[in-house]
Amino acid sequence: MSEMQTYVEDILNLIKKRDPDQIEFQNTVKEVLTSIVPFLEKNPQYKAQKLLERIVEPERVISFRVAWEDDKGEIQVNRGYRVQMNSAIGPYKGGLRFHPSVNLSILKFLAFEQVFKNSLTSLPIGGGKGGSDFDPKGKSDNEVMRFCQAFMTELYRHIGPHVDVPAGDIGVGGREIGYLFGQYKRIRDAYDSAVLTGKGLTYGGSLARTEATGYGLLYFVKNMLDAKNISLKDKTVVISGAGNVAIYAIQKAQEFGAKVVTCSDSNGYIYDPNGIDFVTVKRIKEVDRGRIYEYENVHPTAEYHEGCRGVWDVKCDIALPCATQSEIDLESAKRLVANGCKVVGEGANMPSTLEAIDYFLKNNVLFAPAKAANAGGVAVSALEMSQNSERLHWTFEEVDNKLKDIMKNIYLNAKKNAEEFGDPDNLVMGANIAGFKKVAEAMTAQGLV
Ligand code: NDP
Ligand code: 2IT
Repeated sequence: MSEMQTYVEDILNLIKKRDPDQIEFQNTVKEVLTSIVPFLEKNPQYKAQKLLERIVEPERVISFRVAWEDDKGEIQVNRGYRVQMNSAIGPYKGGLRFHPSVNLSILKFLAFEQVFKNSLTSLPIGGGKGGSDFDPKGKSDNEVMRFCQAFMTELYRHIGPHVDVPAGDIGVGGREIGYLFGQYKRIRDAYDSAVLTGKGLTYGGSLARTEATGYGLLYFVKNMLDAKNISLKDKTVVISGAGNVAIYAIQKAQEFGAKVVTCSDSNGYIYDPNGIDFVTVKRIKEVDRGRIYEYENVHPTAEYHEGCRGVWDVKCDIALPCATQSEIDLESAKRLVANGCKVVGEGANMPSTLEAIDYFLKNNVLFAPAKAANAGGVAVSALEMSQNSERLHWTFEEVDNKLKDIMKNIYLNAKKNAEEFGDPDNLVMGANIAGFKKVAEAMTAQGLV
């Protein structure tokens, strides 16, 4: 083992010893650090500066009680968190997730990813993540509002346009951001537009933010395929999820001429041999907040299958996981490759396990890693902050064109670093090195923090 490999192993052991239960966090740190060894070898100063020891430790972790009243008048108590991971290149920036599975390990993994993702966007944003184990499913609008107000009543003291700027993630969309913003404004008695992003268009939101992650994913994949002279036209695409990221990935993939045959939620998946109808999915999930099996009622030729994992058994050229972490394990990766899948683009955060990523790379699958491929959402969040500071509102086309440029530059930067460090198609390594480099330089320039 080289000196830098040993250094990385030591760090992985350190975080395991400190927080043995934080498996998701350990996995994401492993993915990033093991792939940047060639960069560390050329930059030994970072070992001397104990940069890895510093970068794996959040600058601040906030955990708080959220007590709220449900519609029956009963008191409910949830846990709220904000992980402020790294502010070297800008205020902490990253989404809030409301899902029963939320815990510190998941939020630290998401915050760690966010640091390098935000660095890749080239915009001045640090990395953070937050959320709660609150489950929005089955709750009334009023219950969601009361929960959001209770959550912000604590969170407000830790955030601000120059401090920490949350946005949406799983279970947090336009409705929740509206209630959170209202409560922040009420408490602070000031109209700090840029304290949250993903706002509605009537009160400081940016056009194209809703579409940005899904569109950005397809822009990234298109750049990756263009470089290999492969067209998206007539390719069969399997997409998981049916939320914000999945919906707009479906729309943009179809605009590029691909045939999307699946989408899913946590109960099961839809296979539509005629191509998924974007309008129906959008209505069921975005407007009615329903379940994906309802799709069959509108399109009787489609099949609904119980269980979401089966989606990876469907034969495809391209797979775009857009639901959640660890949804593609080694078994699913093997089935995808055996069925002829040649391209994987990650819309969700860490949807492929480490073993699955390894398998894809070894089997020459063109692999677009999450922190590069799904950076379009946070990039447009940063553009929303710019518009809020300028007190201006850009057109959809302006924002979309900037998004296209940003995704292209992220691809080129990841590719350049993959080439420079000797593994030209390994965008996992390329993106990690490109993202890490800027954060490391900014931390060094600012002295010991
Ligand atoms: P949404 O809440 O809008 O949608 C999530 C979708 O994934 C739903 O279809 C949901 O099904 C499904 N899902 C959630 N949890 C699970 C689970 N444990 N097992 C199976 N399916 C599940 O979230 P987003 O679309 O915003 O987020 C999807 C992914 O994209 C996440 O990994 C998120 O971190 C990532 N991401 C989001 C960005 C954004 O801007 N929103 C930006 C970059 C990445 P169900 O309705 O049954 O829960
Ligand atoms: O994972 C992500 O990049 C997001 N959920 C978006 C974060 C943001 O601040 O827009």
